[in-house]
Amino acid sequence: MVFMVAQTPKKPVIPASRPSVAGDDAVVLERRAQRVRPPQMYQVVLLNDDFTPMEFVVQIIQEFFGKDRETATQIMLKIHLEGKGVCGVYTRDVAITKVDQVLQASRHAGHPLQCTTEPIE
Ligand code: TYC
Repeated sequence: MVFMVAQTPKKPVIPASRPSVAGDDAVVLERRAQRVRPPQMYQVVLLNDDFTPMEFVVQIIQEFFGKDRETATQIMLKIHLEGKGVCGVYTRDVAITKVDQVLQASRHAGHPLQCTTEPIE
């Protein structure tokens, strides 16, 4: 039979650093990782061409990007003069849908208007 030998109770050791509930060999994360980030945003860009009528582009910008006629005309002229222009900024799925809608409406009307989307920042 084994008998326990009574020991003199030791004074508790107060750690120099802050106490930890984990053991000495545990890995303790200093800070919680950030769990949410704002979504990546995508700009939808119209490209210039020599054939699509200006009026059609203005209507496309109004209909699919919710711009008033004056703003849509300014965007169309910027595209006409500079080669391309941003019509709106959206989350990925919405941006892809806008591109699809523009391309479908353009092909349906027989115009070669091109539309793309690209991530920003
Ligand atoms: N360049 C075209 C024209 O002169 C007009 C145009 C503007 C076409 C914008 C496409 O994304 C575009 N008729």
